[in-house]
Amino acid sequence: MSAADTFVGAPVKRKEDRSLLTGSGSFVDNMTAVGMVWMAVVRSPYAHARISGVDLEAARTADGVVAVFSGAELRDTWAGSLPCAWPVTEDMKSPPHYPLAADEARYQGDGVAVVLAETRALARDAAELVTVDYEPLGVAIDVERALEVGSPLVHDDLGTNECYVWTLATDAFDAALDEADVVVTRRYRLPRLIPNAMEPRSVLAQPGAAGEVTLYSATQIPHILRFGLSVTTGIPEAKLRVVAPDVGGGFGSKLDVYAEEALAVALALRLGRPVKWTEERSENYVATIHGRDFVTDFTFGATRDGKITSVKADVKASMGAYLQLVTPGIPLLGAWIYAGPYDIPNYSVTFTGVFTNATPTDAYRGAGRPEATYVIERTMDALAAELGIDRVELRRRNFITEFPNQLSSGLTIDSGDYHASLDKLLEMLDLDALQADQAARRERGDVKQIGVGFSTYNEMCGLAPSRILGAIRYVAGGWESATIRFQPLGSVQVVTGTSPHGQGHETAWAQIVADQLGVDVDAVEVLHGDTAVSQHGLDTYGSRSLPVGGVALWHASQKVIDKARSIVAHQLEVAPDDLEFSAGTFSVKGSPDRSMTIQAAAFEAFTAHNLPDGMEPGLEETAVYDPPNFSWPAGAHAAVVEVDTETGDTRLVRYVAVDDVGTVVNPLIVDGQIHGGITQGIATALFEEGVYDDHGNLLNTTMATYLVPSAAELPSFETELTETKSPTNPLGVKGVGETGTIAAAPAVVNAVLDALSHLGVTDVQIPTSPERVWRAIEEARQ
Ligand code: MCN
Repeated sequence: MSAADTFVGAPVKRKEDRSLLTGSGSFVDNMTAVGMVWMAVVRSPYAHARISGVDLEAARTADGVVAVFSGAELRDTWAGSLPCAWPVTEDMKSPPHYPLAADEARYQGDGVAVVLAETRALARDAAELVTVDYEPLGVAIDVERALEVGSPLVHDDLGTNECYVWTLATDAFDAALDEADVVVTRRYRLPRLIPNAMEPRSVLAQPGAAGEVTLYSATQIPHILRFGLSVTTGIPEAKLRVVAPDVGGGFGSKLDVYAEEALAVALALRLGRPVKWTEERSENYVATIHGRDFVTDFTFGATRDGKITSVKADVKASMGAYLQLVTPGIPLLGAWIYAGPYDIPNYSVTFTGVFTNATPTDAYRGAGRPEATYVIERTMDALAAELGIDRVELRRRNFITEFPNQLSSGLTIDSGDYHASLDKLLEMLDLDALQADQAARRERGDVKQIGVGFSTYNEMCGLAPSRILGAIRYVAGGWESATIRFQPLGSVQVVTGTSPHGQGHETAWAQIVADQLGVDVDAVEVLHGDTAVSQHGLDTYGSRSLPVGGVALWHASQKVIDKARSIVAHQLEVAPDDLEFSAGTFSVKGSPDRSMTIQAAAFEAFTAHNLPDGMEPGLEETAVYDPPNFSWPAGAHAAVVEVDTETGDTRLVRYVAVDDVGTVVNPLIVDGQIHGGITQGIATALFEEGVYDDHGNLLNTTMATYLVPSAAELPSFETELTETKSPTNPLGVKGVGETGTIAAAPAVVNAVLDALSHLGVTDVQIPTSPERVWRAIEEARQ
């Protein structure tokens, strides 16, 4: 590769993979420190219990134990609660949430005591010697029953399990719905999902001599974590450094300020020794946030000829036992897209946040948008059946076709071409052949039936703009920062406020900067994930890094070019406007032999021997970018399944996806993101569900019972892109990190129902396990 190449759009191999694939990555669990102690957390086995006594003596005297604390003993350590940054309504109930419970445990896995010992094994052994007297209390686990009068209360003093009610509706919504020719209402339950990042959470807190602490954490949010920990521990931000080294995935679950992070920081300072904790896999199932757990009543009102006129969603969303960083805001991340890619003038959404005695929920890939897309796309098929209109045709009749488009929900879609993605999908799918196969199997009465399901979706990602986030009561902004600095000999250092944990920013950011500055992609080094290295940033989640952080890089590049232009103009004694800049070289318009490279300008900036009067030395610029709109990717997906009608066994045979994410920076990365996202959506449809019993025991806490699919369960996906540039940013990009997860689940379930429609099956609870499919067939047959 050379500086003359164009890198944006090229399948540049990921720079980060060499070290990851050769085992030289640096994850927190690889780290060690002199004098380090290991932490183990004693967790409640009860979903709800009063703590009437904690006996720490046996643990304190056990081998290798350095210290043991109960929640009550540490209560005075905390300057504040673990933060919740999204009080979605003024009267939202936000109970205190300290790193350890002192008097009541409110979910299975709630931490009640902590042990520090010389080795990990000794810490775990000693944790088992802690005796806690629990008085079991009533448990609220089901999101609907928790709202009933007389339900056990998760937080007694609140007098209710209702955390908040949030609404958004167009004027005279009920009257508009009354006028619909046809009304279709369905109820959907999205199960609890348990994030399974390849790397479990891990922390190492290293105290300094003057009250400062460095926390290495497997986190997505080093910057936000620093101020969150400052709130909880009272340690000033200036004395807290947070480093996210290589991070092995997060999918939203590492977007939090966790109890173990606060404990490690506070106890490292207290003991004057580094403190380390790495989550066990089973611990991950109870101690890391969960996703989804929504019950939604969803309604479409439509005319007989298939124009949808009204959409209504009434959502009950489980918060779990406490509010983590953005728990209450998760439903809101879907609040504006319950009409999907369809033009629907009347709009009504109500969210009720509900406390339950379960692990707190929070962001899990898609956060709020898979929940919306699932109910929209399932109900599109139900409405098509009700109206006797082909399901693809019904979608087409309702697509938004004019852009920018002001939605009835209030936001504006930047750009899109929904017919184009669907056209391409149908070309790839060969629906006629599939339908002929389906008809032949039905005719023959085959045991194995096939079905085809569709999902056409759009979503809003790229979190920002700050003003809108403020208007919906999120306490932080949505901007992102970038610094670009030329080194004296011409290589380029980029410091980004984003914090990649698998998304390949080191490569993609280098591609953007290399193109703008006209340097080779290998000449660009990208630094991230360390609050001591980077300016303020807002980290990685909500598929924001490219449409916000990547665009910040573009702006910083223009500032660097502007400064270099002034230096070159001064050296060549021409006006800056007389220079043109191309492929890394400034040349005088009309006299191309009078030229200077940007690297030469950088060296001049470094020596500062001959700069324009008043110019600061150095070629380094920072930009902070706050976009004017969200980013609106969209697409059309289809699944083909084969269902054994005697056993309920369901196999995914094909998965075809056409996505539109605007300009593609790196097609290899985009394809990887789409594959990963689709896999997680398919898992929702077919495999994954965290199951609690009525006593609040989580029944599946290993991968033997919580079914994370591997490549063996999945066909090779067929993926293509259409490209509608975003007009709101100079790169024309939209986010991609969550699209697959948002789109996939309804496509698969619609396919299962299509396979069984001739038997009269109209619904199967997800995940559509063989047993559930078999029961649905049996019930339909009776
Ligand atoms: N990209 C591109 N062209 C586009 C869009 C994106 O080349 N038009 C590239 C970007 O340059 C970046 C990657 O795709 O390298 C993802 O970009 P973006 O959509 O901006 O998403 P983020 O980088 O902000 O990543 C967050 C997103 C989310 S919200 C979840 S959850 C998720 C995901 O990314 N978690 C992941 N992808 C993941 N991938 C891995 N490996 N691990 C996770 O935990």
